[in-house]
Amino acid sequence: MSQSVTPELRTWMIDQLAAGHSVAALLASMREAGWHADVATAVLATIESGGPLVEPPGPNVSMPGPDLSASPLYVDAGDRRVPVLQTMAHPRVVVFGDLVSDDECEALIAAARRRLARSLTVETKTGGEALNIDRTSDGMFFERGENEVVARVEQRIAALLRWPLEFGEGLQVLRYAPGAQYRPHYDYFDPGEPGTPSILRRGGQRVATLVMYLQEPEQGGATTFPDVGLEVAPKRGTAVFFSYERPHPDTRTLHGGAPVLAGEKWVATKWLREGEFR
Ligand code: PD2
Ligand code: ZN
Repeated sequence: MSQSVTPELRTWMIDQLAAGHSVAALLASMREAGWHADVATAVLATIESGGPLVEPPGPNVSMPGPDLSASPLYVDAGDRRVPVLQTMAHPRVVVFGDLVSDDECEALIAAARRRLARSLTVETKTGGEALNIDRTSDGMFFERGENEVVARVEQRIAALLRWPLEFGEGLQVLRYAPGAQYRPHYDYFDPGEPGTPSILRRGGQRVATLVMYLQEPEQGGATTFPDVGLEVAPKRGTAVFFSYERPHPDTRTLHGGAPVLAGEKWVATKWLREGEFR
């Protein structure tokens, strides 16, 4: 028999504890009622940690992503038919061709260039931002809908990935000079870090990433997924999408930007949150 931590079971345990029953007595009566000891202990752990009242999102909870149920070669993204070049189930990865036009790539680069600064990453230790030696690119953030091209690309992404525009963070643009890289990391916020709760107040967890290549380097600069040996070539106009239904390494979404060996690589990243990002 498979047993899981249901909200009902958790509520029952909270009520019993509130009524003054001891933890030992509760565990004993659960075991008598046929519950496995490890399930009982897991429920207690969620109560003690003040964890969520509902189960974490499982496969039935909706996630961003294109509709690939009929194995299409193209996906309708509103103003564009977007080629599907490659997919992987675990980690969930989809590579799209021709998502961003050359003119749009140029316009995004031109608008971002004057605002570049050495990239900061969100610091889960404090909830602030910090210089990160794991990331040697320069970067900036657009506001959502900040200009016409940004707004157009964001609309397209919302249609392609079937996720509300308001759940997306502002577009981030990164420039990698020769030698620059982004060492392997996860894009979700580590639940174990003290700064994470304050970050999550703004739209909840990140659940997916779309990296769009705006300018290809001459050599190097692939986006890598070391757990599965996947490398996505940074071809202009192409994009790699990946999603993570929970903030855990078992999503196999460890990924990095390999060092640029020659030329300059530019990308725009859209991170999607589980709720509205304000
Ligand atoms: O530029 C990349 O290939 C890359 C790699 C890993 C970008 C990101 N992560 C990111 O923006 O999160
Ligand atoms: Zn990343």
